[in-house]
Amino acid sequence: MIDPKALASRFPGDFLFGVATASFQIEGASKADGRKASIWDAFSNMPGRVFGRHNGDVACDHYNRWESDLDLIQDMGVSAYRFSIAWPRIVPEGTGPINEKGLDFYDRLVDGLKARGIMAYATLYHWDLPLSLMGEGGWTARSTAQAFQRYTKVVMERLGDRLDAVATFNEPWCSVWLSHLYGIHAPGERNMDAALHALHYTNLAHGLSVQAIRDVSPKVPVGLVLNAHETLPGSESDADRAASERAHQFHNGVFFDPVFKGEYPAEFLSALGHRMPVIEEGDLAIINQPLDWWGLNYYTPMRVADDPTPGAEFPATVGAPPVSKVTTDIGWEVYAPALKSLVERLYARYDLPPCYITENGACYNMEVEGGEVDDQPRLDYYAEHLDKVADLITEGYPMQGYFAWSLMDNFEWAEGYKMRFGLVHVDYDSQVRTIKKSGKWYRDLALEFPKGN
Ligand code: NCW
Repeated sequence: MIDPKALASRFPGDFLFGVATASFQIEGASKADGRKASIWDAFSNMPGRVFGRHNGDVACDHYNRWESDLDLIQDMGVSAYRFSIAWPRIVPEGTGPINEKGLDFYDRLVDGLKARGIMAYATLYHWDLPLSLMGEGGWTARSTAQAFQRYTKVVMERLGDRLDAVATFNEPWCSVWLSHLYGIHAPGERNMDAALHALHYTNLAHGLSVQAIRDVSPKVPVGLVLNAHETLPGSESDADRAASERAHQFHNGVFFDPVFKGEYPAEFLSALGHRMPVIEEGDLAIINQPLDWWGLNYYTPMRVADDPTPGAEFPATVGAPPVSKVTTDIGWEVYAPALKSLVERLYARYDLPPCYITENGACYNMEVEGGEVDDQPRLDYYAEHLDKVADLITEGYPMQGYFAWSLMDNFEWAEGYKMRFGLVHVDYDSQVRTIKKSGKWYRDLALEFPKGN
């Protein structure tokens, strides 16, 4: 087993170790204090969408247990907590009335973090879109981007004086492609035209949100969290190499290029640009604003081969087989070298600000036995991937921090409560939390670093 103290010695003293969660996945209390439905409440109610038709009504009951959960975070020894804010608690219908009780909840949470010497890293959008906005078309409508700007302003006016950092979006790849093209996440669309609209309006919403944050809270460092994919070619053939470049454009470039270069990728644009909504004058300048940091969520590589089917739609790729035989319980290939090569590749392509690993972790579904959870494979996953982050630091990449996904087991979207990513086990009947073996190991690592900075 990798000794946490030895691993800690490879990170600078001001490196930040944290844990991450998201509102819909942990809060529950779906109707409390004026919250209205999100698209995930509706989606999880529909047959055939979420494993076991699980929903977010109770989840980890964090809305009611936030104080003891903050104590748990403190016990984990980390310096920072990354959480998301539920738009349907703050502006329950997306536009219109503001819900003070929703703001009060995050007020208490942030004060509770400060009282415990833990930094507050907030994400404004981790997929719980107010359901009412579907009446306008959800993310396929330009008006949703404007509504997001106003929601941002409301949040920052209340919390901006105490946040240590803010991210606009978590993994827009999921809320665009997985939600509108692949149909796996809410709202479950399978339509390229819808997805291309969601793409541009999500990017625009990011830019409008950055403007609002800069206006209201100029001192808060602003970032964007992307689950960039390391699109590795399945073979050395020219066709697979070209496919991996197209996959890069489609899965990464459509977010990185507008945000960091002010344009959409060329091949993507010539294949699909005519199906995008009108890109109004000034949109790309709004999207392409300087950021203080960016977040990488990394779990697994994407292996890509050319799809030779005549007329295959861009990016015209298919999955290539994994190289590593090791997969987690959700079926994702474990391959730590791709974390490092991905960061290297992205810094070579783009002029990027400093980076946090905002999510990394593994799904293993071990249960409590004799009061303990022996999840050695998760511990190994963390050790291997942190080793790569340490290598990146040694090579001079501006890596500032690392957030484990996740603090505790939670609602794993389309997989319901079946899939467990936590450092802490949650018994959903009793709501008892049990720190897993990996959680104790992560605590020993985090405790090597000073708190309250
Ligand atoms: S679903 C997903 N995740 C997990 C989730 O719990 C978290 O909220 C997300 O930020 C863990 O980290 C992220 N990521 C998307 C995975 C894509 C699944 C691919 C489906 C096949 C097309």
